[in-house]
Amino acid sequence: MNEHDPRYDAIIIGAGFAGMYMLKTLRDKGFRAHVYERGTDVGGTWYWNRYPGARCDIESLYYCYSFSEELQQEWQWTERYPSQPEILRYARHVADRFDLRRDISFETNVRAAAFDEQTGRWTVRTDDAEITARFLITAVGCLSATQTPDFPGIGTFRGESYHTGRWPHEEVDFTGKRVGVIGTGSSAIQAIPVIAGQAAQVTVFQRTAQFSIPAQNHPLSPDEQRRVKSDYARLRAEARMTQTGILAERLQRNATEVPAAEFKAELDRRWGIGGTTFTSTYPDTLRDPAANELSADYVRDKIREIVDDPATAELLCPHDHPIGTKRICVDTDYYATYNRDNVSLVDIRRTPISAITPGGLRVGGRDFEFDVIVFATGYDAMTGPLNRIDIRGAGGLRLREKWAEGPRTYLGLASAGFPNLFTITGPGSPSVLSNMIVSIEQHVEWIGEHLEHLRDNGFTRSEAAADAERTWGEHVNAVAAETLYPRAASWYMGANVPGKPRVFMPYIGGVGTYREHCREIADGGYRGFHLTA
Ligand code: NA7
Repeated sequence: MNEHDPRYDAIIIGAGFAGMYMLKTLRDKGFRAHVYERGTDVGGTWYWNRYPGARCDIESLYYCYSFSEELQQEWQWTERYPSQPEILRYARHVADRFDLRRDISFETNVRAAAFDEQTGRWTVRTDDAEITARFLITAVGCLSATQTPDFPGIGTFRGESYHTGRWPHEEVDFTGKRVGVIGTGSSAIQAIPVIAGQAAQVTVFQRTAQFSIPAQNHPLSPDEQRRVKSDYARLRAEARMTQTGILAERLQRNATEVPAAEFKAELDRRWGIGGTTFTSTYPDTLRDPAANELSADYVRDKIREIVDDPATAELLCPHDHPIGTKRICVDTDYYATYNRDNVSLVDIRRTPISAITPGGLRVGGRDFEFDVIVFATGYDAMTGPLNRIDIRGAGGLRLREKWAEGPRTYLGLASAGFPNLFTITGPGSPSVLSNMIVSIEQHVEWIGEHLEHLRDNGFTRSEAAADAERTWGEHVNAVAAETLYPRAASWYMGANVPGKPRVFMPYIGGVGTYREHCREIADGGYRGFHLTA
């Protein structure tokens, strides 16, 4: 069977961690599936994000598949947090180990997909072919549609320019160069210390200061690795039922009820441990503004302690959003990097970048000259990767039109009017608020079982019901409203993309709760889905 064979059961878009596991799952269940991937290899996010210092903020031993005991035992991680090259090596290893590449077409862009009511199949259009399949599964990632601001003069710069999410495969040499970095999110915070170690001069343009917690990264000792691996099944099962899919020590008492000295001692300890679970210490941190302010103050004091120049330290102190409501950053030496002579910080909140110029960029009346500009300006998150494909459902309904006021899905897995379309880690699912691998495995396994259920019961069509979708959407909004998250102008809210509707996109009810809910729906014969032959 060649790749244009019309007898595919399923087409999967994307060969990152979601697409690879979806392929394997469907293959194991006897479905004929094929993957289209625009890169030259597997890896998704970790194929594209090759910027200096790129590293995952989830620990290695948990940022990997759990579906195969052999795989999780045999793969050896070298550091507490995996670097991009190591994650990419792991993805390639998985592709080889399960012989996935024979069902993946690389360097293939999916442009459009349309559901045909007559045949009950999807027609998928790539750059040079049309293929049909009963089911279409998107595994396009949540942070894969890069966002470059539409600055005046953007195309005029004569030097080198790179977006962190589309980094070239050849090494970029910063030696002796003047570098401008736009943005101070997770990507910038990882890249800046490394670039500063090479470049002649680095100028960082900051619109919003971010909270960052030290990674406290270190090599993984064989002992540490053995300890986790000897108890892997239990630890993984426990992680799946938590709020974020990440094991963390969570205290029962609220931050506001703890004496100040005890609070400080606990956060000192957590700062020493490092990583994203810093804000999971107390249950009220992301719910009560007063509790949140306590943790925010702690981090601001740390910044003032680390950064020598008081004016720079003040500029680096975030004040515009509660800590944790923008994805918290995890760094190695970020704040200390501003103590270097070759690094400076420019505030572009009040006076934004007015233009990119042939020589660099302009802020107000001031011109900056650069050899390299790094755009660490983020992504059109969650909906961007889906809306950039022209997806048309029943009756020609366009997904991006249906979602013009914000995404509407049932469980983040399906959308009414789009039969036989399934969206791995789609908006309305916990995805970006969790360990992505945990969320990916749960979605893939649910979709695999669902397709098996359809086949075994003679159904050829599955579509989310409009009322189930509405009820789910209301629930997603209601749980978000109980938290401080909607107070931040974050990419979770679509606030970083001009004109994007402000809707809190991920589901914050917790991966454990969500998993149980999906399980109950499946056990109840797929409540909220219309299944027909
Ligand atoms: P982020 O977190 O979206 O950060 C993008 C940064 O770029 C952020 O500091 C933005 O400031 C800044 N930005 C975006 N547009 C502009 C314009 N027009 N002018 C100036 N500055 C701008 O993306 P990352 O790649 O760092 O991280 C994405 C996720 O990957 C991260 O959350 C982790 O989950 C992993 P803003 O805050 O919008 O004012």
